Parts: sequence; structure tokens; C-alpha cells
Amino acid sequence: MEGFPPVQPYVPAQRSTAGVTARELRHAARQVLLRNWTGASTVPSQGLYPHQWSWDSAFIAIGLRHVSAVRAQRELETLLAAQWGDGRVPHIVFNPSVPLGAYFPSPDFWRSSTAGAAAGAPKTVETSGIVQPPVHALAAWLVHRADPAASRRRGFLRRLYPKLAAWHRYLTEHRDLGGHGLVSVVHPWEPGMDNSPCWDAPLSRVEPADPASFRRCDLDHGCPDDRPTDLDYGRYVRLAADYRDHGYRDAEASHPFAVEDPGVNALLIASEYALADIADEIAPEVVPDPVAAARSGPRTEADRHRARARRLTTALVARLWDAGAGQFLCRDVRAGGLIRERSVAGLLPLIVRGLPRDVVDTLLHTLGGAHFGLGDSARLVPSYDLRGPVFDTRRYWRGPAWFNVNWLLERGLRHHGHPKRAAALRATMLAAAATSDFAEYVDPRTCAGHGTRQFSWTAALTLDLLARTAARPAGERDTGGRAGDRAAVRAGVRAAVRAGARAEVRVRDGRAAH
Ligand code: 9WN
Repeated sequence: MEGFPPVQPYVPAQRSTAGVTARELRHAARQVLLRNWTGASTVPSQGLYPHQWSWDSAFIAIGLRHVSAVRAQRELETLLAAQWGDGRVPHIVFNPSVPLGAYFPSPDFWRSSTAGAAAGAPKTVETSGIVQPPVHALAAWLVHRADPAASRRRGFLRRLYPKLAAWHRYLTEHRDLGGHGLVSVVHPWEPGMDNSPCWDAPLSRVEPADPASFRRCDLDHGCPDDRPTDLDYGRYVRLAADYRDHGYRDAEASHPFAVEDPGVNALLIASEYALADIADEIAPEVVPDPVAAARSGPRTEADRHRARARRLTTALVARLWDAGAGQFLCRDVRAGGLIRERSVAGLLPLIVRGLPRDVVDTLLHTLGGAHFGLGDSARLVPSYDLRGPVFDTRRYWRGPAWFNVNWLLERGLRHHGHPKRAAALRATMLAAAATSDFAEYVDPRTCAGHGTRQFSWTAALTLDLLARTAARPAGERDTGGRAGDRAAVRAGVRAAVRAGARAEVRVRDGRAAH
């Protein structure tokens, strides 16, 4: 946008002599996960999010595998135990021992066991009725690779595989609302990026619920300037209540908000490839398909997953790629047409293998260009266009950098053969995690922390990044750069703390360590 103010270089407000080593950071991250563990799963944070969240658990398991592979398996098993009969994996699994007033919308709002009965909601556990991005098969595969012996002994993949396959079937069969082979989200909470500017236009058509009909709990913990607005919340409540009142049946619900999101679909593709790896591992048996067999011989389950991943990739490029923008955009299925806002979700297809080369090159260019600024005006990749009309450094998904998103992009950079850019991103993430006390999200330019602290996926993904630099974890297929990575991470962590990015985590004085 014309007139956008030039980005100032970061000048630390206060110099600190505190230092933090990779070992100390690892210890502090482990303590966060141990504290946030409830006995069967991990809460994203103790105050703001006191239940189990779907995509959080996937990212948490990816880090938890470095603490305890069996605990990481349990994280995913607990989530999938709450799967619905139609295959959906709910975005929240409620802990019955947490008071109803601790989080809104609470179980008495969703009423899953009664309102969702026809869609196969479980009877013995209360959940929400919407979903979150399908990172779970990818997580299950990485968890398995951390300790294949323990995984085989517990039959981990064998038990999870049918559930994960049913989950993907739910998405592809019940949620192809646009009819062109991509999954649609039906609520802004589903893509996990709640108040992204991409939702502003489709959400503006939704009549907000009466503000007197609900009470937000998030503001008891979070700063109003960091969180979605009351108007957003009114619309979130309306959409969820309408879905509930249609029994959470996709064929019957009107779904006034229906969006094809590149992030959700890219994660589904990555997870389809992971399901193929899982199918190869547990049952390389041939499952005959008469049509395919007639053409090219019988295909395995793994082949079917790979074929589906390729079909989804083709649809992703055909429906959501915008060469002019240099990135993927969201599609408003109800109004028709692409939504002309640049969300970081539009870069997430970098995790997908088999994208056309020119698409990959353009995405890599966009990542470092004026809108996302990685390695230039931004230290971490923002959630939304730095030059966008509503960019905000602190308001939730309208600008701040999130660790799960940056972790995915780091993976994409490695996958596409950019180990140095990946190492630099990794070093900055580690430094930001250390200096922000594992913040939920940070200012993408300064890395100043925002949102809740001791946030589980920030700690978990910190552990994963640290493990990658210490010794390549099983299941990772990195190429090159390991010794250099290690040095870069150490240097990055030390430099950030030395530079005085205000060590909000006082690892040395032990505040984060018990
Ligand atoms: C609503 C738990 C979740 C994350 C989401 C994040 C936020 C919830 C909220 O917290 O959403 O699901 O109450 O704001 O946007 O990505 O999974 O950490």
C-alpha cells in the first residue's frame, strides 16, 4: 500500500546480560510441557485455554516426542478417542473437571453429546462440533519415527490409522462445499486463524448473536487489544449456534460462511502423504481396486493416499493459486471468487511436495518480499500482510507471528532446498521463544511477546527445533546444513538475549524452570 510507514530496525529497549544456552532453553520448554500436561493430554495454556485443542495437540505431540514418545502417542490417542462417528475430529475436547465458566463457548453451548448425536458425537465426552486443520497424521508419523519400537509395541499406528483415514474422509466427503475437490471451513475457528482479515468479508454477511446472550471468558486472561473484537465474537457465536441447531450435519446446515483455505488444504495434503507412509509401515498389503487393477494393476492403501494427495494438490493450484499476488489466496465459496487479502495461510503450501516449480519459486520470493519480509523487515513471518490495510502487530491473527506457522515454513524451506534460510528462521524462533517466555504469538518485527505465556505449542516446537539442531530426529529427511545449523542456533539464541530482547523468560533465575 502507498504511504505505508518504513519499517524501523529493531532497537532493544533494555540491554540484558542474561544468557541462555540451548540446554537451558530445552529445560525450560520441557517444564512448560510437563506443567501443562493433565494426565492424558496437554492444555494449550493453563488459564486461557484449559481444555484439549485439536491442532494444538498435533503440534504439541511433535515436541513431546522428544520428552516421551509414549506420552506424545497418548496426546494423539486422547484426542482421537473423542472422534465422532462421521469421522470429524472436534476442535476442542472438554475436560469435565474444569468449571463451565472457565472457557467460552463451554460444553453447555455446544451440547455435542445430544445435538451431535445424529452425526455420531461421542456420548461419554463433551466436545465442540467444529474442526481444526488436519495436522494429525503428520504428527502421528513423526511421533512414531521418534521411537518406532515403542510405537510398534503399543500398536500405535495400527490403532490410529483407521481413525486418521476416517478423519480425512470426513473432510473430503462432507466438506467439499465448493464441489471442486477442496475442503471448506465453515467457521473462522476451523482454520485455526480465528480473526484473519480473510474472514472479514464472508463474516460481514453473518448476523451477530445478541451480545447479552453470551459472556466471553478470554478477556479475563487476555488484553482486549490482542484479541478478536466483540463484533467478531457475536458472529462466531451465531455461526456455531446455527450449525449446532442443524445437528452439526453438513448436508443440512446452510453454512453461510464457507471458505476454501490454502493452509487447511495444504496441511491435509501433507497429512495424506504421512498417511501413505503410515499405511506402508503397518500394512503394505495390496488392496485390490477393480477399476485401477484393470488399468495398472492393484494399488495399495498407500498408493491411494498418494493419489488423493496429488488430486488435492492439483485442485489447490487450480482453485487458489494467484500468480499476480505471488501466493495462494482463500476462496469465498458463497460469494464466489478469491478473497484479496494476503494471509500467511497462502504460503503454507510450501510444505506440500510436488508443487509446480514456478509456484514454489514464487512463494519463496513472496516470503522474503515486501508483504511478509522474512529476513528483511520482519524477523519472523507475520500472520498477515505487513502492508495490508488492517495489519496490526499485536491483534491475534491480523499480523503477529505464530510459532506453529513459522515451524511449518521452516520445514518448507528445508524441503525446497534452502537450509541456510531455514537455519536463520530456526535461530530467530528459538531466540523469540526464549525471550518471550514461550509466548503464544509475537510482534513479527521485534519478537516482543503477546498473548498468553508458557504456551504449549511454542514450547513443543522449540524442543523440536532444538532436537533438529542437536541430532536429526528420526523421520526427518533434511539435507545438509547440520553443523552450520547448530552453530547458527546457538549464536542466534545468545545474540538475541545479549542484545537485550528483554529476557521475559528468566531461565537463569529459575522462574520458568519449576
Ligand atoms: C478458539 C488454542 C486455540 C488455537 C487457535 C487460536 C485460539 C481459540 C480461542 O486458541 O483459538 O479455538 O479461544 O481464541 O486461534 O489456533 O488452536 O490454542
